[in-house]
Amino acid sequence: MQLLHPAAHSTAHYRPYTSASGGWGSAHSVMNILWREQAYAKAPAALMRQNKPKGFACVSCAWAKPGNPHALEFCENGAKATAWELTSLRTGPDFFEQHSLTDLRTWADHDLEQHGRLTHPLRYDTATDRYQKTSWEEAYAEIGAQLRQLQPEEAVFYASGRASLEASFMYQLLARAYGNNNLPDSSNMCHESTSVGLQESIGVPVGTVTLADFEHTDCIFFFGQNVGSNSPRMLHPLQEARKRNVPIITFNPLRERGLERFVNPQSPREMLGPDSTVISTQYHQVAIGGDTAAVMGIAKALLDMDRVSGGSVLDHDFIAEHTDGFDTFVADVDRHTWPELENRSGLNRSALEAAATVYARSERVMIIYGMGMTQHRHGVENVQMLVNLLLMRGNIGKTGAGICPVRGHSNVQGQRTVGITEDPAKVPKDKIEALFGFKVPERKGLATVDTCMGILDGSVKAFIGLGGNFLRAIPDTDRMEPAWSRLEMNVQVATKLNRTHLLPGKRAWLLPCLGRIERDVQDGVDQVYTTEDSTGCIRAWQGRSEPGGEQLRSEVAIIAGLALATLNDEARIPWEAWRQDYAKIRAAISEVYPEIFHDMESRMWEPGGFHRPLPAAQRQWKTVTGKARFIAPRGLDEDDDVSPGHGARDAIQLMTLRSNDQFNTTIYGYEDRFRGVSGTRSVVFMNRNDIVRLGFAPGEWVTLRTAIEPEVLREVGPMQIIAYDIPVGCAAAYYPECNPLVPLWHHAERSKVPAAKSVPVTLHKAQPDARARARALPLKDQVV
Ligand SMILES: Nc1nc2c(c(=O)[nH]1)N[C@H]1C(S)=C(S)[C@@H](COP(=O)(O)OP(=O)(O)OC[C@H]3O[C@@H](n4cnc5c(=O)[nH]c(N)nc54)[C@H](O)[C@@H]3O)O[C@H]1N2
Ligand SMILES: Nc1nc2c(c(=O)[nH]1)N[C@H]1C(S)=C(S)[C@@H](COP(=O)(O)OP(=O)(O)OC[C@H]3O[C@@H](n4cnc5c(=O)[nH]c(N)nc54)[C@H](O)[C@@H]3O)O[C@H]1N2
Ligand SMILES: [Mo]
Repeated sequence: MQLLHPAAHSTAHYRPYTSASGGWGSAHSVMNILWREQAYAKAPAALMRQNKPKGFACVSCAWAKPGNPHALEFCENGAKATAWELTSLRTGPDFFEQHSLTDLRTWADHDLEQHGRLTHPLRYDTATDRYQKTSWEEAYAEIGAQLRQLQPEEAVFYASGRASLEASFMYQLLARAYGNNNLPDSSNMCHESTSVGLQESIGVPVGTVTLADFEHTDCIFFFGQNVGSNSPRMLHPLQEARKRNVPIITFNPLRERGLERFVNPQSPREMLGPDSTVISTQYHQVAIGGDTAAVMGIAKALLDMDRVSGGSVLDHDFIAEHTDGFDTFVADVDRHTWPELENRSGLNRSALEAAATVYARSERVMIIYGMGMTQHRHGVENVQMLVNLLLMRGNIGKTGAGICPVRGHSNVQGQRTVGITEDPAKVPKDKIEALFGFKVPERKGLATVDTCMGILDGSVKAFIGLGGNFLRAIPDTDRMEPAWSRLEMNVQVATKLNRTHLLPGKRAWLLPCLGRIERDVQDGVDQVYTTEDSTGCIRAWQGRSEPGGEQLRSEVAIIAGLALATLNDEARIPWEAWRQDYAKIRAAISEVYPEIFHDMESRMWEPGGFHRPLPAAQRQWKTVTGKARFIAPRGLDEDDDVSPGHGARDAIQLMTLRSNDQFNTTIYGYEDRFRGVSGTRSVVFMNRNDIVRLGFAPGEWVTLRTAIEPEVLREVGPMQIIAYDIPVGCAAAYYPECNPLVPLWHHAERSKVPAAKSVPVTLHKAQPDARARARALPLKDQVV
């Protein structure tokens, strides 16, 4: 795939970043985006309400929002997300009169969304290749008529993870009453490895750590998560922990700035003074995919210490009372030699022993992790290996300890809690059937990768998207786009235009919705909504900014409209009453899930919200054996496709990741400040030794080709090489530009999360076109 370069030009440069994260750079970046989005009218007032009681939940990440917030409870990237939504810019029907979809398909992702908020319901017109204005009632009626003509299995209902608990609950009922469990969602590309791994190991699909645990922990391990860009508000509890001298031990192939040093932009003293807080006390640049071996090394060192000390290092009482599988796990650890573990992890024995020593000395250890663990072929085993380490010293089910996956979208965890899943066994079928009078379909539905397979083989004919940018988020872009164009129907509920909207298939509708920051008034009454964060905390919020257009409808209203136009009367679901009063949806949620949501209407206003029950945090293990389970990994090669020594000397392992200036496929701009890259995203970060070994030079233009399944050409470029501090054999480049390189089948076993963090690629010399050259990094930036 040819990279689409943005229309707006600014000169590109690369200058290694030496300051702390946060600080003035962060303040400056917030001002910039408010200005660019012309959002200074509404955004500053909105920012004061962000993540506050009776305010709105930030539309960026899912990190917990404290019950007693700071004066300004938002980060640089949260502020960007707010400005992006409250922008004064508009993409109305006149815009589509001027631009055909063929024309818009040449636009870069940034330029499409930057053009502003969608304002009117639109229908695709094949004759003119344009979106044209339609009315809501017409759109609902036509979509309903189309859906009624299809077999239920032929449609899928995708959810991106921003919609409220109320909208998500309605959405899964819509799919099930329509007749399928085809509910793929973004967590299928994200933390599904967590849901599968933790459920099996400790009997809950979510993390056990809450914000309060940060105040009591005495050691934090951090694996494969870029906190400074992707959950910056977490830097506050981390900084506070550091001030208590809590060690933080990080495993990441890249030296991410937010994991190194932080200046709190909300503290005048820190902003004006010379000091920053050192975040990581040990920083281990593990090889991509080397974490299982690294954790195995730590476990090996712990076992050695335990044996030498006569059993005083591990928590043998906890292991005996609460776990099973320990002996098998120990045998597995013993089987692996140090040279093997060093080779696979890219770390030496002394480094792993140093980590083990701190772990052994600490009473309350938590492990935080992100996509660096889940998006691998063995992503589920990665997660389970972290649990094994915690269980060795009873670090689950006690204050200050536990497992902490950092979720992505702000309500992605919550949407799963209220039924967005392809597996009907995971929803309270009997309750739904008794309450709503329809039969929940028994057949397992399609998750994200299955949906893609269905689009490829033509069995999926209609796609309904509740948010998201599916075509950009999924792997194998060059195979998926042509297949997607054959869809009978593409319906997207969205705030902004993106590439998924530009491949309409035979029929397409684009339905513009309110964002969460905006007032949602139904029949004259202001509505509130609820979300669940990464720590299992559920709370109420309210948007107060004026809506971005008169025609915008809430997601709840749109789902109700679609449902009424699509379903017959068999199901007794009060769509219209729910639309009028969201409290009635919450009442239904409480009835279907009473253990979690009882008395929701009052508890949702508690400061910081209420916690869902987490049996594992009470040391009740809802696993098949009734114990917490040590589960030995099947091997150390985290990726069978990328095993070294398979004759691919020229292949390096590529991770695809986020810059500091994007939210997933939403590209705010071209400033990856902490990595020092400005004005371009067409770059690949490589180790200098690899660059030389493979016969290239820093600054050179290359295309990347996937080195597995060579009979299929998967290629992205041209992009420029940056010599970077990354382990030998590893490379990094941006998502979503590199998604064409990820084969659809190259996903985590069992969870099917695309292995976006380990794609073997080879490099090939390339010629930049004029547009690429205009954004070239000057070679002098990389003088050795
Ligand atoms: N501003 C902003 N916030 C976001 C998002 C955003 O795009 N922008 N996205 C949201 C979403 S949906 C999600 S899921 C999260 C994503 O947040 P992250 O989990 O931080 O995801 P990535 O940016 O993809 O980066 C993953 C990190 O893993 C490291 N890594 C890669 N491979 C490996 C490996 O093999 N081992 C180890 N130990 N580390 C590895 C990379 O160097 C990088 O630091 O953030 C959420 N928050
Ligand atoms: N190669 C590679 N691929 C990846 C990843 C990776 O690290 N590498 N990460 C994966 C991960 S973790 C995730 S979560 C997915 C993300 O996948 P998605 O959730 O599908 O993608 P987003 O980019 O978050 O979706 C952005 C669009 O959502 C719409 N939107 C924004 N706000 C709202 C709203 O309030 N309501 C509605 N209805 N629409 C709204 C806008 O139109 C915007 O264009 O991508 C995955 N893909
Ligand atoms: Mo995600």
